[in-house]
Amino acid sequence: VTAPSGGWSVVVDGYDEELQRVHDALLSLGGGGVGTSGGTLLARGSAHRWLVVAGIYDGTGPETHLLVGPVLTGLAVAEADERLRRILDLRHGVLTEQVRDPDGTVELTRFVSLVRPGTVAVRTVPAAARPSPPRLVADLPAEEGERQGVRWTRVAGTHGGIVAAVVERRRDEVVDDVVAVHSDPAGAPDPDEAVARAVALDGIGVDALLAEHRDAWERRWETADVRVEGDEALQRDVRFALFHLIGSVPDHDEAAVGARGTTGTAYRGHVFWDADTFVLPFLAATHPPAARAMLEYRLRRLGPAREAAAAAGRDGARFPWESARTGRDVTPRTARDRTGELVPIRTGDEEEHIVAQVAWAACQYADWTGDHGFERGPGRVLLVETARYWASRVRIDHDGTGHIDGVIGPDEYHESVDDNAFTNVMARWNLRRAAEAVERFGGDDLPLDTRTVEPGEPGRWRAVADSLVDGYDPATGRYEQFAGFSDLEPLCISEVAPRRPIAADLWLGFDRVRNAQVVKQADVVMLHHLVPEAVEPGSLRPNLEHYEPLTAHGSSLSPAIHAACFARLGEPDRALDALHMASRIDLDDLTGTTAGGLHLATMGGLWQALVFGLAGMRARDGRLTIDPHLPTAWDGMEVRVCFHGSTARVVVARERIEVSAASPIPVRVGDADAVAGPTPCRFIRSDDHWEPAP
Ligand code: IFM
Repeated sequence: VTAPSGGWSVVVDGYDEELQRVHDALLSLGGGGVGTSGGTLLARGSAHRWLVVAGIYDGTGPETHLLVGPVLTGLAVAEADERLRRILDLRHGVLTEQVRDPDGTVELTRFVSLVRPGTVAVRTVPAAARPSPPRLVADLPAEEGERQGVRWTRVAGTHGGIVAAVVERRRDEVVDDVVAVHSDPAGAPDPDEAVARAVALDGIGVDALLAEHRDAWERRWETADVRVEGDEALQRDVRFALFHLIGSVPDHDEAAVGARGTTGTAYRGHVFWDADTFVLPFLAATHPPAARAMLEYRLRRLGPAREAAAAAGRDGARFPWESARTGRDVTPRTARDRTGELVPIRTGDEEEHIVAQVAWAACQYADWTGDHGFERGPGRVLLVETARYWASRVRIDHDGTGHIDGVIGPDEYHESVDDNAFTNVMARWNLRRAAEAVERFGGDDLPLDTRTVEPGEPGRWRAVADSLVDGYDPATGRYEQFAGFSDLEPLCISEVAPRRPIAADLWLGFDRVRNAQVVKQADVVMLHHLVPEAVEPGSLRPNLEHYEPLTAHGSSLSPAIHAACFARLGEPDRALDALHMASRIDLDDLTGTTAGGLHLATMGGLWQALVFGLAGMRARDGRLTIDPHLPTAWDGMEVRVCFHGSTARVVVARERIEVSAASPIPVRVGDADAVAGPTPCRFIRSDDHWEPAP
């Protein structure tokens, strides 16, 4: 994988049998909820191309998995290795494939429309390379048919179905194929709809479809780009990540964002906290309709979440650790370890912090957008129902202290632990934030069949929040990760393993890791990242210094969070190793799992490391706050966001910050306030603080 200068493209030359699936994931294209692999269109026996639609699943229970839909057949050009070049244009969302043939070059241009959901187009030049008539092929047994001279292919799973119809247009040396993809989460979709859309798309023509698609990508970058001055390689890697985040999340209806988005089928396309915690903030701050669609996915599954809480004898809503179609938990119950032995998976039962993550995501959306309708309505419901869950989940001891027993925190190496600091502090934050929402907007008129909040409830939530223990030790300034963590075998993973993502449980053995102070991923540190206002002032440093060397980064979610925290600590140079690690997780296949799709949470984490960490930007109390920490090697950064309905551009240099916005927005840097609008506001650094500049 190479990167021409400019930071806007990724190039893969040749065809590497071993890396083929990794490359196909890296080059995948997504838009409007449809994703398709970047696999070569050359006729190759071993090539596997696929198409998935966010939220369209097959199977039931833990076996629920993304349904793989039909794709256009390959070219009438056989194997070619060194003659093949694929170029992914990140700025415009277009994949170009060039094949040098003795008879000349064949060039294919394809895209998944960002404008018209369910539209895939392929242009082939010269026409002779494309077999006629066009065919759609599927992995699964498929039905095929023809209507109005348009061919369609449909795959139907136990519940969802995908149908694709293709119209081909040949003129001179150019062949254009437009594929309309139509899906139904509940049943077999009607081919007539796909056929009618394919005909309409053909009427528009690939030139016009491509032009509007390129414009749409340009517009998305206007509110999403992050420029890094002084690290060209990182610049390209960042855009690569943002490209896939943009492509993987639809912005209409509801968005089920699986762990790999629409870039692959690993984790069966299940929705984890990855979506709410890592992906959503990027969208809340750059393209709110997509973040709102992600929240809609949770809101439409409030019923099953309430049932899950009730089944466990609790109140409110208990969102599932792994979610798919129904909103009931689909976490696998067992898996085979390396020796082939069946081992239980407890995350579905115990990784309860997901409940607070959904509430946190709702607040991120509200904070970035200022969407009061959401805050008063469905956002308040999410806060109330999650707070009710925690209020009924916390065990109050005879001494009045509150405890949450038997959980798994983000560090999944330690199961069934009591009083995980992360879970307890997130629950506390959730309870207090819900109480604030009810105090502000009242407790009645709640939509979504939500029981009115009784007068005593917010007070009780606050009391439970106040009672919760959190393992904080004022003498050390540290949180104990869970009750008894510090009694485990001291084992500094950074001294015995290389500083790259390590599956310490496989490396050292499950039993050793379970009984040692080895942390899979940011846990106490994650708390400092997500709710800095809810941890003890000044506790970031002691906790980061203590836990970072114990962390194996056994989850790809981890490095970016460490980078963000080092930046916030005012040590941006120490953030760089973790930042680079996060940026290369997929491009270098650092975890060996990229073939199954790209790690969307890592990509969202990378954005957070840059924007929340290095640029120090947050949406807080109706203002955009900025507290930058630039690495020594960088000259500056530029961040584009959308804040309270206004697009904003933040330019950060070492001694100067400039903010401009389409419509006025309040900005705070340090203690200095200003309003940014079409006329930019500026701040300059003076000694150790920032001042508004004329
Ligand atoms: O959600 C993550 C989890 O934190 C670590 N294991 C993989 C999951 C999916 O990415």
